[in-house]
Amino acid sequence: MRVAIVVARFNDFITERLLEGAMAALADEGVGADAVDVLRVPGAFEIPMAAQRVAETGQVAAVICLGCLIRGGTPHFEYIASACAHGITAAASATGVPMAFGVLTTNSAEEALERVAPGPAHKGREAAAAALEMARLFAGLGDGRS
Ligand code: DLZ
Repeated sequence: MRVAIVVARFNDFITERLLEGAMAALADEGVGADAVDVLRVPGAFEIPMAAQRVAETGQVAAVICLGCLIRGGTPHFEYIASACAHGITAAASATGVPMAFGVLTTNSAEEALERVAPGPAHKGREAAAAALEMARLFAGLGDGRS
């Protein structure tokens, strides 16, 4: 099974840790690095279009979307968070490829760091586990689509 990870570079002190956790969770489930396509994009706003493009290749059973939005003093946070969440939902609907939402939306860097602390609640790990569960669920439907 191949999977893709789309990871935003913005706030990379968090997103690279999300990526590490996702890769570790996939490896635990028998999906090695050679079966993972990692696509880096500038920020969370760009995640949905990359997720849709890689899903459209037909080569991946799931897409794990990783990003980190930290609330600032402007409405940017709300606009980008909303566009990202809705865009990923639309991309999954358009392609039929399951996409996990591993995009943090926090009030501070400290809150974001808590969510990438080692352990089972690591949000990169959680996103990878959700994506794999959905990919396996769909593969089991036997409808020839995955
Ligand atoms: C512009 C912006 C801002 C203010 N904040 C974040 C953020 O917290 N997290 C993130 O992933 N990206 C942010 N960006 C960048 C946008 O996602 C996008 O990359 C740019 O607006 C260019 O389209």
